[in-house]
Amino acid sequence: MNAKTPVEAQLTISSKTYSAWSLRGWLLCKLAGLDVIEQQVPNDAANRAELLLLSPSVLVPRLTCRGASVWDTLAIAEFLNEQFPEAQMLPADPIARAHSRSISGEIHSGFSNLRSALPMNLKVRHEKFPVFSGARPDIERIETIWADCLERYGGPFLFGARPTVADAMYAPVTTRFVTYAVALSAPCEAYCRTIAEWAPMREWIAAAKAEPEEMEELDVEF
Ligand SMILES: N[C@@H](CCC(=O)N[C@@H](CS)C(=O)NCC(=O)O)C(=O)O
Repeated sequence: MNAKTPVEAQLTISSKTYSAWSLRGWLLCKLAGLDVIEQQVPNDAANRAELLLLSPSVLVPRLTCRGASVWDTLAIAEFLNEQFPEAQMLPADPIARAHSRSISGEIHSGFSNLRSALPMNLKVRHEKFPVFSGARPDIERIETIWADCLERYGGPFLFGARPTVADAMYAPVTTRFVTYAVALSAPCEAYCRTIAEWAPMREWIAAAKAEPEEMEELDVEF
């Protein structure tokens, strides 16, 4: 296939307002330069059977592209990086690349207190939200990760001048800090602004705000 031939790809996602994992998968596709057809499924019990037919894990995001069906954001990141090497989704330097994979793995498998205490919600802003003390160590660890990257690679993105996989993985965290007005160090606040101004993020947030559905109670990330 010629490099210029448009690639047909489909991404299954759920709510743009609440689904942090959907956002990560979608940003990864943008980083790859892939113009996906979005398939949005409501994430409620009534629709689980439909979702199961699409995604064996019954979770989103799930990508179909070049004959592959890929689910789980880190698998999607690695698949896209292999398929579209020209997109340079990971840092070129092997040491920085290992660092990027480590912090992407850390957000993928950890920070459960942060997830449950501060669920992603792109439609609201809480100026005086009481942050559960159990989430504090997660917030501090994330600040340390970001500050280290911004200092080592010079910002404004985690691995330098261009966004990479790690930025897609941490993007939903930046929105949580904005939503719940979490006080951060100046470099970390600047990083949250960088992500908020990143064109694909603006596109996603605008689409989220236009979504009709509202969930009154949301106490876990879904
Ligand atoms: N580790 C998975 C997590 C995916 C995940 O938890 N997805 C949530 C949406 S944000 C989901 O599909 N939940 C469906 C459900 O709970 O019914 C990944 O990296 O993709």
